[in-house]
Amino acid sequence: NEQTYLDMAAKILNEGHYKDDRTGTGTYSIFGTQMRFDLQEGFPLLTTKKVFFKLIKSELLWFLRGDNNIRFLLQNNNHIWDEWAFKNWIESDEYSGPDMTDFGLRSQTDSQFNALYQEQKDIFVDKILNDDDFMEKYGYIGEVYGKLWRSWASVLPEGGTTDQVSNLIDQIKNNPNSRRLILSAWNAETTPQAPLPSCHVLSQYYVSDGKLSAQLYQRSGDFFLGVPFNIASYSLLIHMIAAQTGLEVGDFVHTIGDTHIYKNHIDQVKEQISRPMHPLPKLWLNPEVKSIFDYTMDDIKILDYESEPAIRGAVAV
Ligand code: THF
Repeated sequence: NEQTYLDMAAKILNEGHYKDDRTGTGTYSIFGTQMRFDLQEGFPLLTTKKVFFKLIKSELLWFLRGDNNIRFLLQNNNHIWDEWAFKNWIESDEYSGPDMTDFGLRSQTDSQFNALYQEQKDIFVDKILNDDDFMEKYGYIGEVYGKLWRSWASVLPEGGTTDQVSNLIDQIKNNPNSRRLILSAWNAETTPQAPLPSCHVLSQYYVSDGKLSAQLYQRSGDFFLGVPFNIASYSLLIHMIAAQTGLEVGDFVHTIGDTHIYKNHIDQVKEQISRPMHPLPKLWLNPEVKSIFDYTMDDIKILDYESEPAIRGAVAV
């Protein structure tokens, strides 16, 4: 199971094309890859490096709330979306601190700038947490995931919204053979304007032999940092939907468009590939929870997780 990920990592290193990218970091990239994880074999949280499951949980609960404001993440000590809201703030007329142009790249190459950046980001995070007006103005990350999953805005003059997650669960229960079990996170009108347009664009669900499977189409995958999170996140979502629809778990099929390893992650990936694997952990969901929207952090646990130590890598912004 995990071998699938390690093999793909090796393939990208061996066959990837060098490609410049939006962030200025540079990547090795392959277009069009697919991995399959049988969730009956264990929960695919990688063991060749420590993956912080708490961050994956709070991010998925945030999506399921229909939330696209980072305050909830910050309240859960999750900082994986900070940069994207921070970008709104520093590009606004109200920002009057030191120049933060290109903060993503400069924070990695210039340690003096990095100190300034960390200071500004701490101020920003504190204001999002404690100042409601500020949070309403600068905490949103646009028309992506949560917003589109739970309240897709109608184009009809009457207005209103569509709750895709509720509809999906309803269809899985009542029409499991459907070939239209789709969750879309790409609104052609609004998503391209988000600070980071959705990476996991669309997922499709499939029921056979009492098992629920899903396939994700991800337009862009940061193979070292993001992809281990994405695999665990969708696997968790499959488990949650299966629990709420009386199904067992099947496969997670992960299809990625631009599948890339950032140049500054190559040593880390080589280190990871050389490490031993441990048995995959198990997932526990509180069986008392009766709606997909009622799970809390304590209702979701990863059991018997044994892993090699974490490997640090800089996030490209
Ligand atoms: N930006 C980039 N460059 N890659 C991504 O995968 C990515 N995401 C989301 C938004 N922007 C992105 C956020 N997902 C980490 C993990 C997932 C992220 C962002 C960052 C990360 O840094 N993980 C560290 C631990 C971080 C911590 O402890 O706070 C790790 O070691 O796993 C695509 O979803």
